[in-house]
Amino acid sequence: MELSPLQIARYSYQPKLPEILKNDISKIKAVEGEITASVSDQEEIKKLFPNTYGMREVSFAEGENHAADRVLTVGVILSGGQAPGGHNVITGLYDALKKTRKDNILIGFKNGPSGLLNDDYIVFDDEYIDQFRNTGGFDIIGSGRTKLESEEQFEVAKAVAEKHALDAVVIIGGDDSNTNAAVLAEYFKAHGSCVQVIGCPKTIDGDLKNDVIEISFGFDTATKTYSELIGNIERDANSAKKYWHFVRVMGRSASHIALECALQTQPNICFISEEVEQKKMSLSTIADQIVSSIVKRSENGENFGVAIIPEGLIEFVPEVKKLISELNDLMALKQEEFNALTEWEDKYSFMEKNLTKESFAVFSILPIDIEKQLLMDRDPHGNVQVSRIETEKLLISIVETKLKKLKEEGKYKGKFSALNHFFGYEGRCAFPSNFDADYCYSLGYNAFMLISYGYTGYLSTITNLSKPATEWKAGGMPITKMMNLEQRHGAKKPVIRKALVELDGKPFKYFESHRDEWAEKTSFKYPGAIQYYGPASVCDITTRTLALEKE
Ligand code: FBP
Repeated sequence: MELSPLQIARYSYQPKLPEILKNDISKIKAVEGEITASVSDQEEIKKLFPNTYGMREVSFAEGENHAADRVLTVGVILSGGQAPGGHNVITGLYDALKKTRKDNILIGFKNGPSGLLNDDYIVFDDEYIDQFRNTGGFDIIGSGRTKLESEEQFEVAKAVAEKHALDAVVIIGGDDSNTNAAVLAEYFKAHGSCVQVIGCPKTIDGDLKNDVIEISFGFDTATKTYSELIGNIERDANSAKKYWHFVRVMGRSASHIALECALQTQPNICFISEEVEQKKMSLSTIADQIVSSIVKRSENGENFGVAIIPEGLIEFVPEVKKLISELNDLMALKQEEFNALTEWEDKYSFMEKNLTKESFAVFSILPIDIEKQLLMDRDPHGNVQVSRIETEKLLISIVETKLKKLKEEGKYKGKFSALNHFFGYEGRCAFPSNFDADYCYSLGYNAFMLISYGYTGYLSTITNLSKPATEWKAGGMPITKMMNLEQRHGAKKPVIRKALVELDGKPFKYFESHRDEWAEKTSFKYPGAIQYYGPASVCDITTRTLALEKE
């Protein structure tokens, strides 16, 4: 395979570690802190996790290492959507294992959790691992979305772990995968197995966070990639002065990505789904906001602009949310009956017959493409795949209709020509920024520390991330601390609580206080491409979200 100059250069980048992890491993001790409790539903969660509930937070400090000296065999899994930096979690874990003992072994289970169930794996060595240092993607072992949740799957996982004499499994994933990591850790303990389970917080969506997880990895690089592209589009719009660009950005449900991109690029419009839900905004009200900006800007002679639409927006519009939830239930109940229908007319009548009157009324006014997208296959969790719904096109068509009416009434004299974009997959496998390369390597290295000290059911944590890496702190948090009970498939299940955009948080407040000005006046900001080499003030800066949160 021929390598690009950047890939060759990145091979020799040495990721930065927190000061504490730079010590000889024999000089790092684990310090236990407070006993933890889940964020809510404490009694129920305690009952569900009798062996792993209420464990203490852990931090690492300088001191005599008191972990037992043993040879370790560790398995690692990449789970869910790609996020820049995943390879470095694995290289960090590998380096820490090999630095401690040459005979420690790291096994990679292929293509997500199914690799563990199918016993499909590779054993890492220097030559193989070196090809993936500081690179984007999850192709080192592949990823997948198989859910580890049934008793049967746990039995198989236990047998495979025993076959390899695994001491630990590291699961690199988002909220669902780490929920499963906690359940697996509890299962192993309850069934007399010593296999430990450690999670690492991954997802470009940025919705796996709390007071200890300041950011999930991948968010930094993905938002910088999208912001570069949006900035370039803004400059094009400002040069040609003839298009309105509607840019949908990924982020399954939370709008952290859209908000971060807006903070970096200052577009004319950006919606935050959490606000749309709180204010119960309809599709028509959302379109009115866009129309208002278009009309005002055209009065200033500016018939161009940029609007950012979060991928999950459609699910937060109350009337559509109700429709989607009915559709999810309907598809779960009558999938076979629906799949047997081949003609669109029959599928449409099926909806008319099975949806409530109100939801069918919403369904029937949507453009046919969107109707079809709403009926596509569900993901393994039974949810509609929002990345495949073209909300930006839907909004363009509603806005066009409204502008036409205004024109007829003589209230709008401008020109409206719209282009649509979707940025998602473009950012998930980018070369990790220095921040993600350093953060991920530290997460993997630190996962080893938690394993060596015998912890299980913990998430690897690196904190103080708005400061230079030398000031970062390393530790671990019991996953059960992040849990609450939520309704899933008709039953209450323990899950990690998703972190949505906080409407009273500093990042949103900053956006809120500037958006009216941005809607009318061209205030674009051009972040440019991620820089890997040069001054730290350009290369190592963190996201605006994290900087504002830590102000
Ligand atoms: P994770 O939550 O697994 O990290 O994935 C996030 C995400 O990138 C979402 O932003 C997007 O909606 C979804 O994955 C797309 O999924 P897929 O890769 O299966 O198309």
